[in-house]
Amino acid sequence: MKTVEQIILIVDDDKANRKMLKELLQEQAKIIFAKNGKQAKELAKKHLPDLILLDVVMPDISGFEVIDTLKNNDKTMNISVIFITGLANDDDEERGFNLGGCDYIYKPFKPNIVIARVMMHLELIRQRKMLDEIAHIDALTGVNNRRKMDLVLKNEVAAIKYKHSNLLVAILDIDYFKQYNDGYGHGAGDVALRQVGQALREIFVRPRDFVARYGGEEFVIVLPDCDKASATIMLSNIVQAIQDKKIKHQYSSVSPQLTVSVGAVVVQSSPSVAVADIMKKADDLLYQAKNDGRNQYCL
Ligand code: GH3
Ligand code: MG
Ligand code: MG
Ligand code: MG
Repeated sequence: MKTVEQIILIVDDDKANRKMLKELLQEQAKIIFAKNGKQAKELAKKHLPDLILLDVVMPDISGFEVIDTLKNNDKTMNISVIFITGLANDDDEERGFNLGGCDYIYKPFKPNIVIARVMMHLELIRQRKMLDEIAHIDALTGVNNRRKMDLVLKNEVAAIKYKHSNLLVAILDIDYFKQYNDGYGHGAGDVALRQVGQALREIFVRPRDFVARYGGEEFVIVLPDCDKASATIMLSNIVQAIQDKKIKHQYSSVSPQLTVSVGAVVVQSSPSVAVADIMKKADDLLYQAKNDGRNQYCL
């Protein structure tokens, strides 16, 4: 797996400390700086660094207050924080860990120990990210899995509750896939599922467009900021794109190629929208698309 450059935010009111820490760590990661607590909060939110080296005693906001703010914000709560401070006593050290710090280093620090501890934490962070990615990817098709879908739907639906915006949620189901497996074998069925996943990944490339495998031969698509007119275009593109893959399906009753049916809802902004209702509606419309002859969408 390709290693991505990690980012460390160094927070210290003392310029000489910032400079020394940068010199020690610039080989391990990209370094950014904050010289007070206020700036630390802003830069943490803006850059989402992997790790923060956080001074405690600063003229404006203390490092303890900074970490408290970061741990209480969904966006920044998972950033690892190492305190690096002159408060060299057990009570402050315990407080640092209780507030969510992952390490506590006394000043004056020993350069080789700082490097060793930071490298160990960077490795742990790298591993955690990798596990997090694996936990959210469907192993067969490479698209997102059901677990990730639940998270994304929850967030996207929450986001449109009080904002004037639309959201397209679609459930896509392969037509006569049981016959495909029966005719060509389960292995070929797996290959076809992968091809459908790949086709969907190629269509949806905007950063917030989302594709997941929902269950066996069903996929879910979530497109933020999508009104009814764009939805119509998108949905006919999907149905067409799968047909254009020309995956032979001689056992299908609708087409000599593999096709899909789609049920979709454009969700309007409203305080009462709920994920379960949206999925139920999309599923009913999928059922209708099947009944109307398959190889089509129903909106
Ligand atoms: P319809 O057009 O009404 O959707 O018919 P269908 O045959 O696609 O629907 P049904 O729900 O009866 O069959 C779904 C099939 O999908 C059955 C199952 O064997 C197959 N399937 C589910 N998951 C996998 C998988 O991971 N690999 C393979 N090869 N097949 C799968
Ligand atoms: Mg200080
Ligand atoms: Mg199905
Ligand atoms: Mg099916």
